[in-house]
Amino acid sequence: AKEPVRVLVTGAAGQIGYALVPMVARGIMLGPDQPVILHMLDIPPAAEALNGVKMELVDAAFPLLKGVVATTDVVEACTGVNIAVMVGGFPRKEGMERKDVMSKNVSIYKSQASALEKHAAANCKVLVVANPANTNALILKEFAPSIPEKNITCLTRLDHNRALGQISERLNVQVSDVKNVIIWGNHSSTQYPDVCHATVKTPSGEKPARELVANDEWVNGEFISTVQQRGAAIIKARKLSSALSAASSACDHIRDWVLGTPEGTWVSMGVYSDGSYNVPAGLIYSFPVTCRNGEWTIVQGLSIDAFSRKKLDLTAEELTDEKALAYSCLS
Ligand code: NAX
Repeated sequence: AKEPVRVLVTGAAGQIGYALVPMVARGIMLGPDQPVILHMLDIPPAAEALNGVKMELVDAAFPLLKGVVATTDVVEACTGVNIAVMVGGFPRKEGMERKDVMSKNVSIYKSQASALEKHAAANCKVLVVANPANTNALILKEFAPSIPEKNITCLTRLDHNRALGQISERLNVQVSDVKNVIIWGNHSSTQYPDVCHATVKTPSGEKPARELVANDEWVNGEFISTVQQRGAAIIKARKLSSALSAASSACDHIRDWVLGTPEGTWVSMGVYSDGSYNVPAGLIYSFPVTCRNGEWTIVQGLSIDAFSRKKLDLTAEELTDEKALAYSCLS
């Protein structure tokens, strides 16, 4: 039997946490034969609710779940973890300045970075979900210098999956037959959902999605804005932000990272930029990646037309600004 993997979920008493922990315990993140020990962190005001989640995990009698640590102590939460999914953060409240929200999250991610660096298992893989996800991940990277930068990522897989969903609805095809969309840049409304390289499996072979849609106005307009604004549309409809889709996408992100992407398929991940596609190095930016042996690699050599170029640069500019704002909160 396999040794259990320790998975940390921060913000575990929140709504994404509540959707995510049962998925982890059921093997959706790491596979149906991989036992897990869940580490759940939240802050003291949520301690009782967190304990309630722990009670429900016990009640669900998940065969793969070999233990649960539910705590408000960051060191206890981080000790020995192999995977860390960072969902906890300070939400933007009405009337709050961008700088104030950033400052709260910078201090959270700075201290959690140190705890992970000192207490997590060697080679721990980190996924930041909490917003501003890319910049929180960058702060975490800066303050956990002994964790390899390749191990620190942020979630844009939800946006990627939303793009697949929109194409499948538009073409009336199975979502599993659509692949290789790309989310470039920030997990924000400046992200660029790109279909230029996406394909669809048809009875007569794989076809470019763009050709099948045959409507550039939709591809360059409504499609992009629908994916960019999907989070807001969910809030409007549910009066709550995306939770089950965020949790499911977080599982997809980690599963593909650890177990590998299928041959010929790439996914989108927010990763530390090495300057590929002329994106400034030193940002956490969403790129198309393939994964093998637990490591991601940016897909190289894709053609970028003038329309796409502008969009890649715009979202990079926003991330450069966010980085400067985050650094200004440190001093
Ligand atoms: P909730 O407010 O329901 O839950 C957040 C939880 O984090 C709360 O239980 C809170 O007590 C806890 N928390 C706050 N500070 C903490 C700290 N220092 N340490 C540990 N826990 C702490 O929010 P939820 O809807 O679950 O969303 C969580 C985060 O995900 C938000 O930042 C949200 O903006 C972000 N999202 C990111 C997405 C992405 O694709 N990257 C999509 C979904 C989501 O909007």
